Amino acid sequence: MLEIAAAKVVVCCPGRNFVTLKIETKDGLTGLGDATLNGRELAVASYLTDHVIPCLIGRDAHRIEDIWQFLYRGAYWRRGPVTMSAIAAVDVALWDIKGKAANLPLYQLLGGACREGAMVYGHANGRDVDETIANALRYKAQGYKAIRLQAGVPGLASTYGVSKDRYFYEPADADLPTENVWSSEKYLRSVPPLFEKAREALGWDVHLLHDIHHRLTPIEAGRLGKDLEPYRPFWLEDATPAENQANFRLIRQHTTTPLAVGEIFNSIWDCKQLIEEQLIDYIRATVVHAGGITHLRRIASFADLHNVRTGCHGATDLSPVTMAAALHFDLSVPNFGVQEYMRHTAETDAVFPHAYRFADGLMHPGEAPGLGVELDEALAATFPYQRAYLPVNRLEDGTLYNW
Ligand code: KDG
Ligand code: MG
Repeated sequence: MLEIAAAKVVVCCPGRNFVTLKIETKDGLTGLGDATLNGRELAVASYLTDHVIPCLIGRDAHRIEDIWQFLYRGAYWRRGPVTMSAIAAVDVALWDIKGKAANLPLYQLLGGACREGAMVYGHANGRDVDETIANALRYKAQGYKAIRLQAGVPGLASTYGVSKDRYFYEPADADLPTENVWSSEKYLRSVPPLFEKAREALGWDVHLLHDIHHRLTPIEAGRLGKDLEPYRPFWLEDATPAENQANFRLIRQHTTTPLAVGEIFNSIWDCKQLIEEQLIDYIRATVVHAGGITHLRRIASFADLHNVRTGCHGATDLSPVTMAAALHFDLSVPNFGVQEYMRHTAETDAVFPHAYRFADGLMHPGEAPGLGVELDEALAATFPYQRAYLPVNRLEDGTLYNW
C-alpha cells in the first residue's frame, strides 16, 4: 500500500494560469496532475481542494482505477469539464507516483513504446497568407513534419489562431472577455488561397492542418473540405460544434478531407457516435480535460476499433504536466495520429522543469521515472493567479456566435 498522506493545489501564472495538483504519499513519493481549465481555473481548484482532496487522504495511491471510479461514480454528478479536469489531475498524479514507485517512465507502464517518438504539429500563423507561409517555412526548417496554418481573414479585425508572437498563441487575452467580429463568408473565401500558396511554397512532404474552431455550419464545413481536397490537408479541426454528433454526417457526405474534433470533449460519451459511425478520423480529447490517462486510454481503444486515430490537444493552456502525460500516452497507444505542440513561455518551462524533448519533428517524454515533470513551488509562488478570459465572437450584425 502506498498511502496518500497529503495533497494540495497550486495555482500560478507564469505567463498564463495553471492549476496543478500535487499528491504526496506517506513514504515521500510525489505526483503531479494538471487541472487547468482555461478561463474557469478557480472552479476546478475549488472542486479539488474542497471536494476531492478530503476523500483522497488515506487511500492507496496504487489503486488508480478504483480511485477513478470512486471520483466518477461517487460524485453522482457525472461528466462535465470541471469534474473531469479534477479527476484527470488526480489520475495523472497517481500515474506519476506509480511510475516513480516502479522507477520507470510512465510509457513503460502503459505497455511500452509503439514508436520512436510522437509526431507533433507546430502552429504557423500570420496576419495574412504571406506571413503565415513565412512562419510555416521556419517550422519546416526546424524539422517539423506537420504544421497548422491559420491566417488573418481580409476584412476582419482579428481571428482565432493569429497571434502577436511567432511561437506562443495565448487566446485568453484579457481580464474580461474581449469581443471579436466574425464572418463565415469572408473566412470561407480566405482559406483555399492559403492552402494553394502553402503547397506551392512548402511542397507536399509536410502535413498541413487547419483549425476552424467551431465556426461553420455542417454544410459550410462540407464545402470548405471539398474546396481544400486538391491540397490534401492532414485534417480540418472542429469544423462545427459537436454537441449534436449527428451533424458530422452531413460534412462526411460532402468531403473526403479528414476531420478532427474533440479538444473540448470530456468523456467517451461526447464522441461515441462520432467514432462508432466513423464520422471523424482523429479524436482530439486530451488527458487534462477528458478524465486523465485512464479515461483517454479507454477512448483511444474504442477509437481504434473504428479506424479513428488520436490527435491530442496541446495548446499553451495545457501545462507541461499535461504535455508530458500526453507524450507518454502517445508513445504507447497503437492508433496514435499526431500530437499538437504549442511551445510554452520560458517562465512556464522554468516553473515546470521537464524531461520531454523535441528532435526532427518528433517528441519524446524522456526516461525519467513517472511523468518526468517537476514543479518549482517557490518559483510558482512568484507568479500569482491573474484572471483571464477567452474572447467571444459576434457576427457582423451583433449576434453572439461561437468563438
Ligand atoms: O483554451 C482554448 C484553446 O486551448 C484553444 O483555443 C486552442 O483550439 C485550440 C487548439 O487547437 O489548440
Ligand atoms: Mg483547436
